[in-house]
Amino acid sequence: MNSDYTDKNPALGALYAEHIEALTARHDHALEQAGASHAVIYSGNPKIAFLDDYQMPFKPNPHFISWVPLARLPFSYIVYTPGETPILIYCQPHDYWHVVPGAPDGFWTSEFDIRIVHSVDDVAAHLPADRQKCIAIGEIDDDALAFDIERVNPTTAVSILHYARGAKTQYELATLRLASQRGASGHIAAEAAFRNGESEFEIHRAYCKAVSHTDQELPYGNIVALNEHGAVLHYTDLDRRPPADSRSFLIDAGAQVHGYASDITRTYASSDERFQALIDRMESMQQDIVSQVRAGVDYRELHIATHKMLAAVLVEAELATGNPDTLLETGVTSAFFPHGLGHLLGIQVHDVGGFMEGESGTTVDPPSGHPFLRLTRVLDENMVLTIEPGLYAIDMLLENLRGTPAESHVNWATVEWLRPFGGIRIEDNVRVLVNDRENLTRDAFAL
Ligand SMILES: [Mn+2]
Repeated sequence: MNSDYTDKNPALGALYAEHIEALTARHDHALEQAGASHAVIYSGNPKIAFLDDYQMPFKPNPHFISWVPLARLPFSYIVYTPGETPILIYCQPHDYWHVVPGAPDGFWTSEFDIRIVHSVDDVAAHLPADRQKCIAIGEIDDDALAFDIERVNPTTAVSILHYARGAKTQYELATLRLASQRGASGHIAAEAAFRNGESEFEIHRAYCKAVSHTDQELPYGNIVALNEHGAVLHYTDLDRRPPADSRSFLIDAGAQVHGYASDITRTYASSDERFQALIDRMESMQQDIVSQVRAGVDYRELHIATHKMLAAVLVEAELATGNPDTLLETGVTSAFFPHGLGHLLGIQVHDVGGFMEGESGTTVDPPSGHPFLRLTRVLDENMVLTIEPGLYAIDMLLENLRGTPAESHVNWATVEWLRPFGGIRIEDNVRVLVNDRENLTRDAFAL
């Protein structure tokens, strides 16, 4: 795979027609079930800050991104009619305040009947005449932008599309591999900045420079946490000054290519051998879980299996005592590991459809006592998901164990030892195969 992230990448271009074919089949089915003849997919528009004329960073409709790799094309529409070449209504406004989208160019252009418009007012002429036969998909907060289409995001069609997005096409897999490579290059630069004693802010800047993203282009806000900050699951404060002693470093940061994301976490120790040994133990546990990923596995069971493995790690590390079942039942493992094992990954970092039982939209609940698990599906070929077990010293959760049967199972002196290091999370992005898996993250670091 060549690591060209642009839409001139010939390797991606070769896979794109087949991707469009898969999307076409998916939309044919969704339209049929919804009793409609045309899907009109709106790219979205920037939101304006309250009492201001400032545009918030634009986040395109992921349904639009699944069709075209154009993350900066607001006020544009795709019109899909079964059996016809999809129309892309490409909005290139007359606007001297902002950079406007350039002329359509890239591997994707051959798949569309492109209609350039210079104003939203010109969109209507390119839409199907009978709006009653259309469904619209997108965030439409101004009725005028629906152009009299009454059925906006109908559940029947949207559920079918969301469920189908779980399994990725070859084009999407290639794009996700590139996003992983891009992310890995940032992680390597960030580790070097940590070893160099730099502040969270400087490490973050080193990461952004390596992946060539502005903050707004990152798929999610980087978590760059030194020492105790590693125990804050979504720490994004970025201290401007380095700590006196950089003991540990947890970084959860991704990158994107054509709107597809990677989501990678690594944890490092500077010199403490005991903490390094715990990181190593968590990594071998994480790799053990990854090795259980294959089609047909119920992800909920993988999450529970992780808790049992974590119980053994807690005992080995002298953070807890007792057998695994007891440590699960009393809530000890959940206090050290209070989030889900992972989630689907794709256009959205927490990709849609994680709870879906089928395309009808019925859902599967997470196991009782594990409300934060975001993926409850049985794994299927070409799904891409994260495996991200963690172990943290979170005072609030551990203190909740006081006065409960769990209290006597926690080795509080070892918790004191762990606290200055924050915590550990190791996260890989994994593609499901029939009886195997592809670890996009490990492959990317190996390059
Ligand atoms: Mn994640």
